[in-house]
Amino acid sequence: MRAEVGIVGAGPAGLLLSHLLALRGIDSVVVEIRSRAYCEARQRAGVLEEGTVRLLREAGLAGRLDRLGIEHGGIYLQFAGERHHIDFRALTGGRTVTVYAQTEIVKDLIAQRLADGGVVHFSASDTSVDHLTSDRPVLRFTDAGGARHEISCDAIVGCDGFHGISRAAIPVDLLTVRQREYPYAWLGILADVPPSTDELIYAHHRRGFALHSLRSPSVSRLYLQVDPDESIEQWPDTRIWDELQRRFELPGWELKEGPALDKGITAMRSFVSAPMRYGRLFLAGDAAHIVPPTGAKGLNLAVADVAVLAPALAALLTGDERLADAYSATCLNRVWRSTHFSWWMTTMLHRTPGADEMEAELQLSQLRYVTSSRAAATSLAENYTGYSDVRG
Ligand code: RFL
Ligand code: PHB
Repeated sequence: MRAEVGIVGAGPAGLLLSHLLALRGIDSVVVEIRSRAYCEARQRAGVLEEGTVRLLREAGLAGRLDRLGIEHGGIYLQFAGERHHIDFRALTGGRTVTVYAQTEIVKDLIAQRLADGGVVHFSASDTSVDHLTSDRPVLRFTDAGGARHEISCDAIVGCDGFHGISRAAIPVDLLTVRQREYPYAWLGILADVPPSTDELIYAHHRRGFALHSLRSPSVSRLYLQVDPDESIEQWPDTRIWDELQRRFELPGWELKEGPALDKGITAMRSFVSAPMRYGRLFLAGDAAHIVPPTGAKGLNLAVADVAVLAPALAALLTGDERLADAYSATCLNRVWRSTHFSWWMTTMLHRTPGADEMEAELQLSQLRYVTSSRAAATSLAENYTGYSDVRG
């Protein structure tokens, strides 16, 4: 079998790349180990930068996003019993973010690819990549029916997330890895209750960080900092709501409770692997880099990577390698900015187990500065809403 581009992974990065390539008349095959239903139900990100929304709109993918996405002009930062609004619109000359779940983006992308005749193999197994330094790299997999396939490609793109096989196919001595694991995790719930807030609340509390986000006018998304070794069985709904009530407590404000529709615990890490290319293998999204979710950057970085990669692959197929050669450095510039911002938000807002009073005072001082200095608030707003040109 032949395909111009082989894509490993049907997350946001792989599916969007397949669509962007199709818009340029380039055919691709997407291979995914999970089922379609699993990919469409996996609860993850919720916040889209303005540039991400613009890109999806320009690619003809924003029909439901424009109807169901909720535009937000700021966030709240809560600490020491006070809640402060950071007004993105006022600070950045009108920039906003949009709350639209990753599950919905994935549904939109899968529907569009299939409607356009795109090839996506769900529930595949034994994926492998080979001949990466030749100009005919090979993608192998077993399809859902048990048939073995070998696809000869012009290029292969690893969009298979942090635990995928693509990054592991690059010789380790050619990769530089920078990483940090945080001594805490996020417990996330999707709750069948209208949001108690008009904009996201990021709360710093002595008992640990909490975040109030949302999915729709009737569904809320909430997160709690927990220890990384805790299991979800230790957290019945009543315990989760008791802890959320404590961390968000504010006189005159009420947190509405409802049944949890989905619960999970996620480890927190920063990770950057460079370069994002080895011969004819390119890495995009979480396959190359991970940020802790506090800055809401992971999905936006995945979208930005493939926005840079699609034109680079189009040029590569015509024999012009210049954009492909620049791909890794172009993306890593944005990746490191988002890595710094996510680390900064994370360390400002979480309680480090065993930390002394010095650290707590330093965090509070930083939070007071961000909520009282226009320059500091503008920096947060500029980073959170995203960087002007999503193409890097
Ligand atoms: P994905 O979404 O992990 O998709 C990778 C796909 O590859 C498949 N796969 C394989 N397929 C074939 N063969 C193999 N050997 C394979 N191994 C794996 C997987 O099944 C999967 O379908 O990576 P992608 O496309 O790079 O997208 C990245 C985003 O998913 C991720 O960065 C965001 O979800 C991060 N994130 C957030 N990002 C934001 O921009 N804004 C947010 O508000 C935000 N909140 C979050 C988040 C991530 C979270 N978790 C659970 C990690 C909140 C949370 C709690
Ligand atoms: C979410 O809605 O899932 C969400 C929002 C903001 C974050 C992380 C996750 O920083």
